[in-house]
Amino acid sequence: MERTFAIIKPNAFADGNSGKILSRIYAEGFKVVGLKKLYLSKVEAEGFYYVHKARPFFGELTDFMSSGPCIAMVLEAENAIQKWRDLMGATNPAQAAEGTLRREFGTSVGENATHGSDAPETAAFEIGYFFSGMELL
Ligand code: FUP
Repeated sequence: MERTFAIIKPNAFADGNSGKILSRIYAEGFKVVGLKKLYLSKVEAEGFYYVHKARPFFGELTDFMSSGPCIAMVLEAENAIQKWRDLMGATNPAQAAEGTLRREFGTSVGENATHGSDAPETAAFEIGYFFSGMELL
C-alpha cells in the first residue's frame, strides 16, 4: 500500500464539487486516511509550493491557493501516487482526458480543481506539511 497527498483546490471547493470529487475517490477504491478543510494563508501556500518559487506563475498560484477554503487529504491505495494522478488528469484541464477530475472540474491551468503528489519524496513532504501522525491513524 502507498499513500499520496491530495487537495480539492479552492475553485472546486467554492463551486460545490467537493462531494462529487470525494465520491470518485471512494469509487476508485482509495481509502481516505486523512481529511481536513483548511483556508491557507499566502505564506502557508508558498511553503507548500516552494519547489515552484522561481517559476513565473508562483505568485498567481499561491494567491489562488490562499483565495478560499480547500480540502487536504491523504489517500491510500496500491500505487496511490500514480493512481491519483491518473484520476486527476493532465495539469491543464483543456488537455486532460475525458472522465478525469481536472477535465470535469478544472477551469484553467491554474484553477485545475485538484492537486496530487508526483513522487514518493514529494508525497512524504506534503503529507507531513499538512498532517501529524496522530491524524492519520
Ligand atoms: P501538477 O503536478 O500536475 O499539479 O503540475 P505542476 O507541478 O507542473 O504545477 C503545479 C501547479 O502550478 C499546477 F497545479 C497549476 C500551476 N501551474 C500554473 O499555474 N501555470 C503553469 O504554467 C503550470 C502550472
